[in-house]
Amino acid sequence: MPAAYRFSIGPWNIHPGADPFGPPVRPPVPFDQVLDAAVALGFEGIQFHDDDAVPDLESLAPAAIAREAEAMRRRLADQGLVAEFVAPRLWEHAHGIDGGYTSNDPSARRWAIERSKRCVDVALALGCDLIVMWPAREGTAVRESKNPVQASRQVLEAIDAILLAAPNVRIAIEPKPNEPVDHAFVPTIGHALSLGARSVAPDRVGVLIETAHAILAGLDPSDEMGFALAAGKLWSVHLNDQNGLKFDQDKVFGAANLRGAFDQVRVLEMAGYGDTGAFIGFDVKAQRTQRADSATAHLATSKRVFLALVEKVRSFPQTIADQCIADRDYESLERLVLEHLLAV
Ligand code: XUL
Ligand code: MN
Repeated sequence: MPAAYRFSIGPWNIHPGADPFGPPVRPPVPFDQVLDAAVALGFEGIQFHDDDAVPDLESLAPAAIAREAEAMRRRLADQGLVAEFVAPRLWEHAHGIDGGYTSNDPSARRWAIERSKRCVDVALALGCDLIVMWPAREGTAVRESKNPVQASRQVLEAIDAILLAAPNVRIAIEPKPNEPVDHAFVPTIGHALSLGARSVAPDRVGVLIETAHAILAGLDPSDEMGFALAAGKLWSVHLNDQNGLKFDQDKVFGAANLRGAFDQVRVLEMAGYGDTGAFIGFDVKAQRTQRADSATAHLATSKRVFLALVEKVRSFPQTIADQCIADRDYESLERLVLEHLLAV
């Protein structure tokens, strides 16, 4: 049987439309409505930032955090949903202004590790074992402001501290080369996997690959996926699209480069990603012009495109492709792919 896929969504993917240049244009969507939309759209997993699941968690004692997260777990279960991962939101807090793990302020570094441990508490109470680490501000705008040797070690120290404190969790690093920083210390999958390999528990460190982040690093997302899949380390994906080297656009999957999207689905299919039980997440954002009554269309379209591309991958004339490869006739292979995608 061909693999079936499970889909996930983060509450930030249903968004009132604020951008760095303008205020919200749609009313905020209450969390219950996010869950309703997830169910209606056929999404099974919910991705969380720690304070999406337990608002204001910095002001709560660990026992209260666990209680609230358990209540959230029941709320999810009532709707047939599960938590896919929890990510410590270090980048919005005042202590994280200069990065968390790599801040030049030692008290901020201690805070970042403690906050990450609270994030683990939230995850475990939600019944999930996956922590996503997007090292948002772990980098610089002024290169001379941090010591890159020290910074790399500090990121590893933070990973180790979390792994040692929480023997039952896995960490998926979500690299991104820039934004909000100019240059990030963990820009690619290679960097993330190298950190994992040097950690105290290499088996418990993998990656989440976001299409747009790979493109921003000048890399091919499907090759980044292939690299992680070869190591058994692709534990989640944020499929979306990105129109060149701009701000992180979080466009609908396939919207900028349909062939690139096909190649990502192809590599996921070839490696049996669906059989691993890992989710297909879409880190996509509604356009700011979109009306509130249809501000989940970007999620529906991304899922539709993904499933249509699964069919395209499965119906690809592989025997003809194999002959082109054997003949070293890559022009014919190029045409075969294009005609298959064009359905002509
Ligand atoms: C940022 C990004 C985040 C992470 C989760 O670019 O992709 O939404 O996916 O914190
Ligand atoms: Mn993402």
